[in-house]
Amino acid sequence: MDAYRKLLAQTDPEIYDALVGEEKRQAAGIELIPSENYCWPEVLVTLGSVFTNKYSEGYPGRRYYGGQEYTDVIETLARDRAKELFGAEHANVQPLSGAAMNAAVYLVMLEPGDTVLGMDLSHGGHLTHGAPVSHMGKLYNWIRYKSDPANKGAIDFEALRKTALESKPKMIVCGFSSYPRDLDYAQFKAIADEVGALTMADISHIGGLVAGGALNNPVAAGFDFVTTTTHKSLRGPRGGLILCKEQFAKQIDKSVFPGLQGGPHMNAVAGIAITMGKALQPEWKDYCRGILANAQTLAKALVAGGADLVTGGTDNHMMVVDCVTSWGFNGKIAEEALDRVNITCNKQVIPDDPNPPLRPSGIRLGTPAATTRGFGADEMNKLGAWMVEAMTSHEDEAVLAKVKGEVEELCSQFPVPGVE
Ligand code: DSN
Repeated sequence: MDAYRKLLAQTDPEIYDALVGEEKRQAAGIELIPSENYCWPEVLVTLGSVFTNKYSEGYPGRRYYGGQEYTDVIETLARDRAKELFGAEHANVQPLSGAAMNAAVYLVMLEPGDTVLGMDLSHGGHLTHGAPVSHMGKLYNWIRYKSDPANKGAIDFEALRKTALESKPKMIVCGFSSYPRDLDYAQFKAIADEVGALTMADISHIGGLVAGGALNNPVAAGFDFVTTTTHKSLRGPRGGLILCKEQFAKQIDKSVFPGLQGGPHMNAVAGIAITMGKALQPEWKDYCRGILANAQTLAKALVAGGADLVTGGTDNHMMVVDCVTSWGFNGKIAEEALDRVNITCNKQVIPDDPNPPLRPSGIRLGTPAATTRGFGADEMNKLGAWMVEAMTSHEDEAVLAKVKGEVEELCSQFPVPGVE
């Protein structure tokens, strides 16, 4: 690989310099975006491998191109390991990423105009769960349900049941990209069964934690479809995974290819196989416990500094801080202050946010990447204190410079996987 890096430096120095710059940025800063992580170094090998050269339309044993003896091996391993990991009957590992993965389920199981229940975007649902700006939001009749932030983010299942009885949805979707609690999948399933609806859980953020037994598993609750991206808590390549009951296997496979996509990215499929294998190891459970423990420690440290956490805390890997209520400035100001001290997070709307998405009330934080890097309670306590200091002194250059130096010093002791 070194020889190829040298070649890149000679042939395209602009790209090489950007690559080195990104490596340095990742090494010198703390990553708190809850959907990001450090991919396994072994996966980086497959992503940059000759598997990227191969067209493999179709599925193992039934392809439309020759030369598939090795791609069949990796895709079969990826599917088998994914099924074992989550206890699923069928797995499709070809979705190119999260939005395509969810679209592949909707497009084959629903007709345009069908009614679907999904979590409201500002309460933590994803764009593909019916947000009006997404194509999926326009194609189906979404009814958006909410959580109760004042009651630890609880879903009001009585209200949801009433909505379902009235609207007779074809599908009930649950899952989230900004919700700091676990979900009671059995309650969703019971309501869906009562009204004859299909069930889908998008566990993209928490796929790794579900696999590690740290959070509830919707497959075990009998969900028809469970989707997850593979690059967040799972530490894999960018990609998507659809798990479903055997009765839907043919429809899902046809929906992904040829319905929605062309050739799968076999370099990513090889990475997914590695990722599933890693998560089947006993150490994976320890890693998941570490992510949750770090989230608890960081949450406490932030609260000690005056942070108001949406829903009052966290049960998973993430937390949403209401910066306006906490300190009187918005999430954009907080994100920029943290960027300046090499702590990366994202500004985030809070439930029913009165502020717009580019200047929302909150920020969203998560602990998978820091845990991968080896951070424990000591580092999380320091981090929480630095964050409060940087945000509340966001106009004080001297404070920002001091905190940035402390962050860089800590980071120098924790190498980033995959960066030499
Ligand atoms: N962009 C991902 C996230 O940050 O949650 C979801 O699409």
